[in-house]
Amino acid sequence: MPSFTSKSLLTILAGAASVVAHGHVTNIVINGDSYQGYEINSFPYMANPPIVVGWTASNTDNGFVAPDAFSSADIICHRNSANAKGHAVVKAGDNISIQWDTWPESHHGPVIDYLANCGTAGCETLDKTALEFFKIDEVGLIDGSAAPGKWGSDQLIENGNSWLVQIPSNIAPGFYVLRHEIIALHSAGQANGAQNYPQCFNIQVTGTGTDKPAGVKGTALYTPNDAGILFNIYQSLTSYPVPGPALIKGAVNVAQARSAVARTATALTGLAAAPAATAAPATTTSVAAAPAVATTSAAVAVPTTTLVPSTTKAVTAAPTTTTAAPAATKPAKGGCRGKSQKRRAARRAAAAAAAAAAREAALARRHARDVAFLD
Ligand SMILES: [Cu+2]
Repeated sequence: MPSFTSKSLLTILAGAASVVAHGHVTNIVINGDSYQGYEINSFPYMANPPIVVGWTASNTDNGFVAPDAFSSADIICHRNSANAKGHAVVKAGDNISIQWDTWPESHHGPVIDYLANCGTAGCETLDKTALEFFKIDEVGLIDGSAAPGKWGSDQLIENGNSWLVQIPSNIAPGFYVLRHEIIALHSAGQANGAQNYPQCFNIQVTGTGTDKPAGVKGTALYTPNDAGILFNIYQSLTSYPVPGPALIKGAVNVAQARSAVARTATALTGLAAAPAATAAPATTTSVAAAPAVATTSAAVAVPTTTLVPSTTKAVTAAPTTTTAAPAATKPAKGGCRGKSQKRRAARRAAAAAAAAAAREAALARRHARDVAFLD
């Protein structure tokens, strides 16, 4: 059972209002096997979070990395990221379906995928600043005839908030970090207005490929003034320069489709060889799939009160304070010492919780306005 301290629980409750608008990756699906990602709504509050294929990061607000942080380590695999301790196995040439929990329609922009080779020691312990990423997939502007255009992000939403990427068949076997990213451009017409949402996963690529493409450090992928970073989408557009290095030879942009989840898979650890089971026939792309798996394990860990519907973010922020308060008003067990002192402490705690919730609600309202305005 996960253990929640009252402080972290409060943080969850207060944060719930601001978490709804953006998204994060809940799981990835490879040939029917669903591997859980790093669940920002629960793992940060668990003493021993499960070993998963998704990198740990502190974007518990579902937030982004801004261009002024492009030269910081945060751009590599999101804020304060740390290596995933597990990995998934995939054959070169096979597809990986990357499932987001949600994505706001107003946040138009490209979807980009990179790989970085981890070397023979695997991806679980290496220094992330040493990773060199090469690009295997990019979809930017799809149709610019009517502003703000149709983008990779819109295709992702149409595809059930999921993205299908192919691991190029020419890639040499080995351990890699898959860096998947949406760049939201709704405010990118102004300096420092783009929003990068990178998500990283450890994979072990099998197969007979031999290519070891050169890459660039995460901190060298973009600059704030790149043509595709400082970019106004509110005009009719004929082209968009997707930022970052060029696609490698052998990169394939597969048609977007959903992947059916056949099994819940457990992340592999260490340098263990790929089990035979992962060589299962490629029955991935079926449209009927529901992204059910990731929500099951994550949802049980999180108190149901935190699952605030996205349409009611500002309004529902207030009630959470009342949920938080009972802890303070619980009948005191140890004798009668200082009843009024306890009442004062309870009032202070309730006031602090209310203030925190009010701050969060204000933030959520501001963002809701931003989203509504831009839709
Ligand atoms: Cu936003």
